Amino acid sequence: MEKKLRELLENAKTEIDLADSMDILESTRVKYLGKKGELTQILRGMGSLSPEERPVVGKVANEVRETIQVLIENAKAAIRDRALERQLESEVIDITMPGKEIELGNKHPLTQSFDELKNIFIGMGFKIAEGPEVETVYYNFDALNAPANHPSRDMSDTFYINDDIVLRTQTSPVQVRAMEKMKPPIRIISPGRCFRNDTPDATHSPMFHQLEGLVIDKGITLGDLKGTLEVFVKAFLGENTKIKFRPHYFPFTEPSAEVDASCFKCGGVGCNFCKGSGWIELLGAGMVHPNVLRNGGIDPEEYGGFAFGMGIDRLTMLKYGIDDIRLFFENDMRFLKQF
Ligand code: FA5
Repeated sequence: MEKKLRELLENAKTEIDLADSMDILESTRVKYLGKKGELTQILRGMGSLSPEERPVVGKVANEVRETIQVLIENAKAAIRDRALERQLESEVIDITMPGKEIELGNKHPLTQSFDELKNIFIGMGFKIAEGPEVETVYYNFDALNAPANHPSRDMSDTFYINDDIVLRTQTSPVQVRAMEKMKPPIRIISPGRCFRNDTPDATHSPMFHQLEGLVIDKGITLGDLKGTLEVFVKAFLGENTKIKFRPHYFPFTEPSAEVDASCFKCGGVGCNFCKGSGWIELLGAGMVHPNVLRNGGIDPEEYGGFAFGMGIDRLTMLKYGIDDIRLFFENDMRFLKQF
């Protein structure tokens, strides 16, 4: 029986040496050491041995089992190592290969306008203030002196989240928020997104951008508003640009005006761009209404101020001669790369 065991070990060794895959090694293990394997078969014959022989054969059987187990484990480890080596060899990085070219984008034209406008106003001593895009009805309408029946409050003009919360329709709510937080003198601009329930067309987008301006101090006059806007327009649209104030109505300013710039395409003579008038509408502006100052906690007897709000999308369209606002939001690289 001992001889049989030694023979079994030799056979197993040869098979393990020849095995070149995990599957073959596993079936070799089952063949020799499994429940119905050859070793078990031989050990079944132990009953016929004398009591003296049994421990001797038992010891040899254990040695054979352990040796086969160790040989199989070693062979499996060698196969794993070879596989890893092959994988590492095949995955060697060729550092001499030319890299993939990464295409650099450029700033969106609206971002470029915002950067330019911020520079101009920071140069005049303005600071940047921010307000939320999801705004309360109080800050978007009530605090801005908008009467309860003002048409802009209608569901057909404003996106309501619920009765008290809206997507802001303008950047003007930042005026009162700034007054609450800061003490005069206040000189801020506030750029950002606005939302209106407008049907998209060449000049309307339900999401668009405005830049709000607010100055509060003692002795501020309409002349300060005109001077500030003149500096801005010349810097943004060109030295020769002129501005014109047209009377208008906004609930939060009194007096209020719409401000036009002389057409920078034709210099004011009249062309296709300005529809022959020589002027292009730029923004809304006016002297801050006393009620708005009061809502912001500022005494209108002591302080006054001016505010203005411009549509950045339309301003950028005018500056670059873009004829459809929707182009800004379509992410077409052929369009965006031109700026
Ligand atoms: C206002 O929103 C006032 N808050 C501006 C203001 C501020 C006046 C401070 C006085 C003092 P208005 O509704 O006119 O005003 O909008 C201002 C600009 O936003 C417009 O001239 C236009 O350029 C832009 N705008 C309005 N609706 C849209 C839209 N749907 N798509 C693109 N631009 C728009």
